[in-house]
Amino acid sequence: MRILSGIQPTGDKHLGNYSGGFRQYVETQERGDAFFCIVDLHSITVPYDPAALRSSTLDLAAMLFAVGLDPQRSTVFVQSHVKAHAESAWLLQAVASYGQLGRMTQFKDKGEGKDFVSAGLFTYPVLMAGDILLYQADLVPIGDDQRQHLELARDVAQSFNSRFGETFKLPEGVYPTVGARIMDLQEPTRKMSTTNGTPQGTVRLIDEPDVIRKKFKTAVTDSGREVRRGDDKPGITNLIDILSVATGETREQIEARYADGAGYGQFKGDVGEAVVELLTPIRERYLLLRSDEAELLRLLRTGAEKATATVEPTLRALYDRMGFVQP
Ligand code: AQP
Repeated sequence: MRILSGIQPTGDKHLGNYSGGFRQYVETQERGDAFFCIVDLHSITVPYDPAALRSSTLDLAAMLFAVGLDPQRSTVFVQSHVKAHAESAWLLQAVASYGQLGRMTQFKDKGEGKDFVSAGLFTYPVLMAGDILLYQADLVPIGDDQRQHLELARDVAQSFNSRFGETFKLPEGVYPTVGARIMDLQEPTRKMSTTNGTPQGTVRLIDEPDVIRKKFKTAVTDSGREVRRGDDKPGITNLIDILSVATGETREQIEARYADGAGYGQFKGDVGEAVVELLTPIRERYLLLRSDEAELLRLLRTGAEKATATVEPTLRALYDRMGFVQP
């Protein structure tokens, strides 16, 4: 069983990334041959600072190991270290249409109202399709916001297979049953995000405990007093999901626990405390790992060597079937 997922080294990673991404990576690494890619090539599709990209790439590597990826078990690597990713992105553009890419909601969300919209922001789902397809991945653990991009990767695989012959496996997405889309604490109708969310409504994995407590204390709630889920209660629904992710309790157990009318204040305090408990050991491990850059680079180099060897046969097949003369 082959598992693959990617994450951008843009901004500080947050509770949504943990919920939809990291904790699933840690679970799935037990189920097979797992590859986790720091997708730095994706990060240049929006305006960015080169120095910040360099340091956030290492920040993210440290964070991936801090949340529990085991370098003995999982292959963790940087996308730009494995040249096949950029190559396959170009090749697969032959079978991805302009119309398909124009339907991607993330392109609309990230591009809308911006002075500069890079061509890369438009074509980046094809890069992502290559990221996945090159590895012949069976499973792709992701959050809900990546569903449309994974569908595109499957469509690209199907188009390629029918035009050039059976080459790619069709990957399946793995989404958490709870916490596939964690929402902003201040604006619970939009997803938590460091690039598009509110700073006070985004819980960063490296936030100090008191900062986390304050963010939950000031989280927006809904009308009424009952701690229960519902379309009329986006704030409380989100907080119930977060508490479930942090403690492993089911949402029903949480609702039952607060059915005696404890009120929002007590509930928000408890969610904050549970998140502090979840993130404190991760933050401590992160700080330790981040302080040894040489070791991080060594682990990433080893990961890139394994990834390069793994994708080589598929990359060759791609060139060959598309009619390129082999050197
Ligand atoms: N709010 C979220 N809830 C659940 N899962 C989420 N993911 C992202 N946001 C949420 C999942 O995290 C993984 C990595 O995603 P990414 O590389 O897109 O990370 P990011 O760019 O740091 O995400 P942001 O902060 O939300 O930035 P934007 O808005 O720029 O994309 C993926 O599996 C994703 O589903």
